[in-house]
Parts: sequence; C-alpha cells; structure tokens
Amino acid sequence: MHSKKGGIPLIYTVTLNTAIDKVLQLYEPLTRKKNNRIKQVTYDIGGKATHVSVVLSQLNIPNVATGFVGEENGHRLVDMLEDKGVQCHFVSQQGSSTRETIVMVDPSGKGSFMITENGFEVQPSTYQRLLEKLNNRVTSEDIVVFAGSPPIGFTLVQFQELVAVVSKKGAKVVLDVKGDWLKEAIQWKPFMIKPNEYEMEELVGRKLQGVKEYEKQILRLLDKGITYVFVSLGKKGSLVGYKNHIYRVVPPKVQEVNDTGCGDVFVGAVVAGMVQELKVEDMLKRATAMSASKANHDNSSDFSIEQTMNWMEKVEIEKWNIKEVH
Ligand code: TA6
Repeated sequence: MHSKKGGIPLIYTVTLNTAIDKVLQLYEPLTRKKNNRIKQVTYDIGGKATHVSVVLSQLNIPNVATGFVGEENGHRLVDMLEDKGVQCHFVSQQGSSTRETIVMVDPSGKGSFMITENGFEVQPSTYQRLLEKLNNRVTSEDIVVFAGSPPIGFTLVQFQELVAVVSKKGAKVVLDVKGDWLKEAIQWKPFMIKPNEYEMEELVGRKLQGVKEYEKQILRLLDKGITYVFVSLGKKGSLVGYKNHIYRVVPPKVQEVNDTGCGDVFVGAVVAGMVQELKVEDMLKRATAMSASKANHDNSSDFSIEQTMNWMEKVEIEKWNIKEVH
C-alpha cells in the first residue's frame, strides 16, 4: 500500500467483479451463419474501476486497485495493471478464476460487442477480507471509487456495508453502478454518480425524452445531496450537474476504433481532476478528450495523453445556471 503523506488523498478503486478482456478484432462486422474471421486477439484489463486506476497512474496520482480476483488467473490482470504503473492490492479467492469478457470490434466503427462471463461467487471469508482492508486503510482524506457489476450472489447489503465503512471514515465515495445498487446508493449521498442515459431512465423508472428531462432529473439528484451527477450520453457527450450549474459537454468527432472503457476513463479523469483541483470546465474537457482518445484505441484500457491534450480544446462546453435551465 502507498505510504500516506499527510494531506494527499489516496484513491482506492474497488472492482468487485474484475475481468480479463479478450479483445477480438474482426475483419468484417459479425455475421450469422458465417465463419467470422479474426484479425487479431489481444488481452487487456477489464472490470471498470481497474480502468480508473490506469488513468490515475498514468497521471501520476497515488491510487490502489483493490476488489476481488480469482487466484487461478488473477495474476494476469495484476501483471497488466502493474505494467501500467498501478499498485494492486486485490483480495484473491482460492480455487476461483477471474471472469473473461469477450470484446468484438470490427472496422465499421459502429461500436463493440461485449460478451461477459458471470465470474465467481465471493465467499463470506473473502468478502470479510475486503471489508477489513477498507476499514483499516481508508481515511477521511481519501476517495473510494466503486465501479462495475456485482459478482454473482453479492448482496446489496454487502455492497451497502462496504460503502458505509468508507463513508463513516469521511472518505468521498464515487459510484459507477447501476440498477438496484444505484437506486439504493442515492440515499447514501455519494460524492459522485455517473449513470448513462439508460441507467438514468432505469433510475427514474420511465423513458426520458430530450436533454431538458435529463437535466430535471440531475437537479433532483443534486437536491438529494449528491455533489457531482454525470449522465454519459456516449458519442453525444455528457450532462453534468455540480453545485448550481449544469454543464453540457460535447466531445470532438474522432474515429471510433473501440468504445470499450470510454466511460471508465472518463470517471478516472474526472477523479484525477478533482484531486488536482482543476477548474470544472478544464476537468470536463480533459476527461472528455481522454475518453475520446480511448475510443480511438483498439483495446479496453489504452489512451494517449498527447491526443488528450490536443483534443481538449475541441471539446465544447455550455454552462447553465440551474435557474436558467428550469
Ligand atoms: O467498461 C469496460 C469494461 O470494464 C470492460 O473492460 C469489461 O470488462 C466490462 O466493462 C465489465 O463490465 P461489468 O459491468 O460487467 O463490470
């Protein structure tokens, strides 16, 4: 674990259901009843919060990647993370294997296909080890990022316990989760949430038509005490609620090679911007440009800092006072 230096927050990224991504580059778009030829196979980091750690490490921001890995193959994920400068402290479960996510991309640029295994069931003793790790390590200065789907059989009560143990310390909690977990988490007043447009509709329980409807929901969530509310709109960009402003962020048009991991890179860059105390607009520009750079790379976790810096000024941001919006 990083040695604590007073005043510098340490960021913990928690991936409860880690994954190893098997990225298949196809010659042509997937076609039924045809032998779809593979051009290239690469393995990469998977599991959402792990990607947040990659961004933080590439920006030289102290962080630790934790959560659960299977002992059989978890070292492959750890090796890939350590190759990118990430300090790993996963809880490893004996006799289990970290799941594989198959990501299929083709030259169409119309988006990837993702096919993911369930992963292993976390045993009570394994869960306790993570709970104790967070309880012993996290301090009020720290930020804890939970991102990705839950393991099979992992309960909402267990998730709530993990979030509660770090919240009680006074740490800021960032949640990139969906469904019942997101619904439940709203009442815990997390520091930041990042549903996509479909997860926002799921949260509200109905279809949302147009930006204004999303913004109304963002205001409702800000009123519940959440500090940052992001709604990712994919290629269309994102809507951001913070204090008494709504930001409409539009990314630069880039050639999409593989959209996998774009949202996670965005979260990583936002958290980095918070730690570096960037102006909100600069934080959003960098996060959006970095997410666009990820889309321009063919695996799940790569992006270019140079591309990010070049594309930042191509990001369009509109800032609205919430009184103007509704
Ligand atoms: O967001 C990208 C990614 O982390 C992929 O690398 C793949 O592992 C997948 O998402 C896992 O998502 P899940 O929601 O199942 O945790």
